[in-house]
Amino acid sequence: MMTIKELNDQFGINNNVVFKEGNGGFVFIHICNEYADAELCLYGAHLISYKPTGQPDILWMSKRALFQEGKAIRGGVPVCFPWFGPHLTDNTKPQHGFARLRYWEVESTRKNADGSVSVSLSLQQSTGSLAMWPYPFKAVAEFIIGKQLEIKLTVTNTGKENFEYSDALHTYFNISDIHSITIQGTRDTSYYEFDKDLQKQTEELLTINKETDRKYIEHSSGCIISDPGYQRQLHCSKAGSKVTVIWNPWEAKTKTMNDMEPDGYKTFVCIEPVNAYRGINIITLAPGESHTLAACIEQH
Ligand code: TA6
Repeated sequence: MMTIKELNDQFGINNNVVFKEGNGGFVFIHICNEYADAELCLYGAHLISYKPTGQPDILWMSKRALFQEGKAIRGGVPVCFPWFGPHLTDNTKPQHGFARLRYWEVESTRKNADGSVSVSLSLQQSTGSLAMWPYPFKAVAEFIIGKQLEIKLTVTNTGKENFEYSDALHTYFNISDIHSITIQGTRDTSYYEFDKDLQKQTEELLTINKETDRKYIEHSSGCIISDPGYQRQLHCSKAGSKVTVIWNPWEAKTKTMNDMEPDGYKTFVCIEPVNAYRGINIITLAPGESHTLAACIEQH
């Protein structure tokens, strides 16, 4: 692994991209420019914060988040790969795959003509990953920090046989109060929730007043979170994803989670561009093929 000095020498950009040691001894990248400040952790390629200048953070982080090797970080944008949710056949394998539990490498950093900054991190197979999922791959997560936040997760099959995978950008949005926000964009879409049969949302606006864990299938468009308390709308668009998950654990479930404060559920909602739920919409890549899952978040 490169030292902080080596990372700054090779990938640092004056005033825009700075590597430093942070929580748990993990390496963090502080990215800043005229539009926003962001914190990205190499462990998990985990975006911790994206704060438009003078505004509350767009991303929510648990005050009790664990920064420990082998544990997932609660909040921000966990990268789920090569499966989303529990493993389909083996529940001894980690929920949401292993990508969020690995140290990623820095691929490149760049200041773009419009003043935004791009940082790309990469992950490839290792002895540990092959023991869980026997395929060579390269995953590149690109973060573009600008007037809007863009994240692109590109997976390439670098092996000699086809593989199937699913992935997600499990985004925790920072909101003023779960009781007052509305989410637009999932009307007339079918979803699974808990062990129930497929249901369809008929309301134009989704409000959340109980534990919610909806897996909307065949949903390729975006959502808008309207947050009267923060006087903003977050427009979340996506590409390369046919499943959208909307999750809030509510009060009782939150109490069972040791890495979330008891009232944490009040100030976030997860809206997640996902590929595949229970094998539906799973991605297959032939050798040499790639697929990109992309998300863009704009504040209005
Ligand atoms: O995306 C929603 C979900 O799959 C929920 O079912 C819930 O368990 C959540 O993710 C959090 O998962 P985690 O493994 O990070 O605790």
